[in-house]
This record gives sequence, structure tokens and C-alpha cells, in this order.
Amino acid sequence: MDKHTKPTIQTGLMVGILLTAGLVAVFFLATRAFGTPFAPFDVFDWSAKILPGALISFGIENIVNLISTFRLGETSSAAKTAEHVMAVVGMFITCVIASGVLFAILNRVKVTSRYLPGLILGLVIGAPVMLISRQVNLSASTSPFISSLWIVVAFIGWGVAVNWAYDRLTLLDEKPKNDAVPDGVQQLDRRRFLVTLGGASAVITVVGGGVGLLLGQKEETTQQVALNTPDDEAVKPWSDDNPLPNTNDPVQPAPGTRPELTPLDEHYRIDINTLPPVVNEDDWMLQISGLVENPTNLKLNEIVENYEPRNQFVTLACISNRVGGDLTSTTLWTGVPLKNILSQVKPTANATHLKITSADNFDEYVAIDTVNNDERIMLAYAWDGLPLKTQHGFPLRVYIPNHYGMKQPKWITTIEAVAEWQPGWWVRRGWDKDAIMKTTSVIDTVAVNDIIAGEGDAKFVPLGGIAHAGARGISKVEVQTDDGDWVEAELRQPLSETTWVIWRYNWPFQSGSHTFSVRTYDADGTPQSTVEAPPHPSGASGIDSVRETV
Ligand SMILES: Nc1nc2c(c(=O)[nH]1)N[C@H]1C(S)=C(S)[C@@H](COP(=O)(O)O)O[C@H]1N2
Ligand SMILES: [Mo]
Repeated sequence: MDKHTKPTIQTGLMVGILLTAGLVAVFFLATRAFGTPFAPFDVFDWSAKILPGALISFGIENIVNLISTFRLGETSSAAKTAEHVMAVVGMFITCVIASGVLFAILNRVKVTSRYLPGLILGLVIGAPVMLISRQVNLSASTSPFISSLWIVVAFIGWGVAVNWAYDRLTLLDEKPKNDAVPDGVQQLDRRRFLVTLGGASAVITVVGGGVGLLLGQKEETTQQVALNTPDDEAVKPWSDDNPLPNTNDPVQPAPGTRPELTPLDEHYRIDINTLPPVVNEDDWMLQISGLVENPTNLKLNEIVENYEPRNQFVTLACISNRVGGDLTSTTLWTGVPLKNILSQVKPTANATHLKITSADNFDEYVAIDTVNNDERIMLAYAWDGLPLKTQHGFPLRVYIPNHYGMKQPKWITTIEAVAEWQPGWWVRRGWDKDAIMKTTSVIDTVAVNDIIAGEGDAKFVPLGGIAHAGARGISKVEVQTDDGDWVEAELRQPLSETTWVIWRYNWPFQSGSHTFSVRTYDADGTPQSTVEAPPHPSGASGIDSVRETV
């Protein structure tokens, strides 16, 4: 009379949870310690690249909304964190289900070779993950062979562990039943086994995660080439002795206005990679090919040393930025006007566009006429006087004034002259083909704690923020209080004609609850659009307002 109870699928799922937590921790630790690929991120990146653009845009929009609704911090880093969590959860769910499936199979199929099923399971998951990682991983520092081997071995280890747990649980059940061993004992042994497994998994997870965190992130940038700008005031660190060009402007930002020059580590970051591609300067070359008379390969030092550098203060914005959002930042870009390089490679007469491709397979097109008519269009290798950080496109990115970031590849690897325009990465995914920056104005602060005393009883509350119109300039900013008249604000001299303009308005204090709104006009007097539009597909528009009780 065999009242043989096999381990249930639920037990299999439980085992899956415990062992997969360990697997993720081990992947994490190995990534931090040895630079192997973090498999969950690779699978996530791969899925994001093949899923339909509409779904991705929908996802991005919802994440951005959630982040701002729940004030989860700076949008672009919170969005990356969200991606990381989704990636790990995705792999976790997959493996937990797979573990349950293995238990179900083992319950039905008689196997002779003990760990073969677990090994096969590990291979069934590990092999595709390995292939995916080979295709998309750009951040690992181990060789492709080691990386691949590691992923397959790790998954096989995990599969065999699941298989082993199943066997142990079965054995505990199959102990001879006699009077000396009462029925409950098997149950107890099983529970004890799961508790032990849970304990071991917790230790691996905490130790792996903890040590991984302690090991810290990899180096920010690996540039060896010294920048060609040692005596240039414009790129030395800003200080009292080397102030920003507009430091003496009488219009000072209202307290609480965002910094006019974004600190480098606060510059927003948006791209299609959970971890930024790591480009090795020694292996890297800019290849310029296609319809050109002189196809050329340029090393970073040749770009830096052989061309006159150009500096430009730039406000970059993501097309996913909402009105008043933080996916926009300002810094000083240094690089080489692309037209100067083109004049040496000489596009042929039938070439109309440049296709710019990146290490992450991102691509965009820019018209050759546009490049030749605007020397601000540059291949940039430095930000704020320092080599580009890895996440911002080391070693080379392009700057194209007046357009959202989606038109401006980072981590450039090739430039190909072609005879016709094609839709670039985000354009193929349903975003605007021109992606011209919309005119926008934002209230950053109603500085109720910095009231200015005027004549007699008069008191003023400084209001301030930014206005930006790509490279078109700002001529006027106006502020409205409740349903009152629009009143002109003061404008601070911007850092350049392509940066945002800081505005300020000293509002005559009236106690109570008020709604403040702002609107702006391009240099040529064109008013900003007051029609509320979401970021997709052409960039957000609408009036920024804040309600404040003073
Ligand atoms: N290679 C590559 N370049 C890219 C992207 C990308 O995903 N891959 N994203 C673009 C987008 S959508 C934006 S908004 C800007 C952001 O630049 P930043 O992260 O340095 O602020 O990079 C652009 N260049
Ligand atoms: Mo973007």
C-alpha cells in the first residue's frame, strides 16, 4: 500500500523562487566582480529592441507618468531602475515557472539518468539567453567565449540544482515507512529541507548582492587621449576665477530655479540600453564610408588632435520629456564641426544624407546640406571639458541643434554617406521624423521663502524657470496669475543661443491660493503652442502651471 506523495508543482515553484533568487545574485556578483554579462538585462534589451515600437512608446509613457505621479525622483534614472527591476522580475518569473514545469515532468516521466532533466532544462533556458547576450551585450568586459560559457554554465547549475531539490524531496518521501517512523516525519523532513534550501538561498542572495554592491560600478570613462583644449578658458572648470559667460547678468535666477548648467552627473540619460555600451578606445575607430571620395577611418586621437575644437553650450531634451519635466539638461559640448571632416572625405555628388550608426545599433540620418550649413553640428567628444562619460556616448556623439535627442546618436561607430533619407531608430518606431524641439516654458519655483521687500508695504515673491526653443532663441516670457493679465518676465542672458533661457518675475504678493502660468515666444515672435499634447509622437506642448498658497 504505497501512499507515495510526490512533490507538488507548488513545491516546484517554491524551489524555483529560492534557487532563482540565488541565480540572480550569482549573476550580479559575477558581473560586478569579473565583468561578465548580467543575463537578465540582456534579455530585457533584446525584447525591447524587437517588440513593436507602439508598445515600447506606450511603456515609456506609462513609466514616465508613474515616476512623476509618485515623485520617484529624477525621471531618467528612475526609468532605468524600473527597467532593471522589470528585467530581473522577468527572468525570475520565467525560471520559477520553468522549475514548476520540471517538477511536473519529473512527476510523470520515469528518468534513469538522474540530473539529465535538470541539465536539459538549464540548457533550454541558458542556450537562448547566451545567444541573446552575444547579440546585444555591450557592457561586459569578459571575452565573448567566457561570457557565453558563464551564462550556459550558470543556467545548467541552476537546472541541476532544481533537479537535485526534486530528488531530495522525493527521497525524503520514499524513506521506508514503518512504525518507528511516523507519517508526519516525511512532511517534517521535506519542510526542513525547504527551510534549509531557503536559508542557503538567502545567504547566497544577500552575500552575492551585498558583495556585488560593495564592488561598485565599473569606471566611468576610459579615455586615454588628452583633450586638445588645455588653455581654453571655455572648458576649464567653472569657478569664481573662470565664471560662466553670463555670470554678471543683472537678472539672477529666482531661488529654486534649476541650475543653469546641469552638473554632469545630474544630466538626464535616455537610451535603449539597460547598461550603457562600453566602448574600448583601443578597438574603436570612426569609419566614414559609403558615397565618399575618401573613405576614412579615424581614431579618437586623430579627431581630437587634427581638427580645431569647437565649444557650444547646449540644452538637450528628450522628445519624451513632458511639459515641465526633467528630461532636459544643459552642458558645454566640445567637438569637431562635422562639415570639417566631411570636407576631407568628400561626399560624392549623389550623396544626400549621412547615416550615423552606433555601437548599440541605434541609427539616425542627417542631411548633408544641413551639416554643411551649420558648423554647430559637431562630432562631440567632451562635455564640460571632460571626456564623454560612458553613459553619455563615449567616445563620440553628434550634436544637431534644434532637434530632440532622438536624432542625435551617442557611441557613434560609423557614418555612411547615402543617396536617400531613411527613417532612423525611433522614427521606425512611430516618432516624428524631424523631431524639431518645441518651444516650451516652465515654472521651476515660486520662492515663497525668499520674499523681497519693496517700497512701503510692497512685497514680491520671485518666480522663475526656463524657456527654450531649440536653436530658435527666446524673445519673451510672460506670467499669468489666476485669470489676470499676462505680464512680461525678465530674461537672463542665456549661455548660448542653443540653451534654455532663465526667466524671472518678481510677483507682487497677494496672500491666498494662486495659480501661476507661463508662456513664451521664439526669437521671431512665434508664440509657443498652448495646445496640450503628450510627448508622442512629436514632443509635448502646453502651458505649465503651478498652484501655490502664499
Ligand atoms: N546610440 C544611441 N544614441 C542615442 C540614444 C540611444 O538609445 N542610442 N538615445 C537618444 C535619445 S532618445 C536621447 S534623448 C539622447 C539622450 O542623451 P543623453 O543620455 O546623453 O542625455 O541620446 C540619443 N542618442
Ligand atoms: Mo530621447
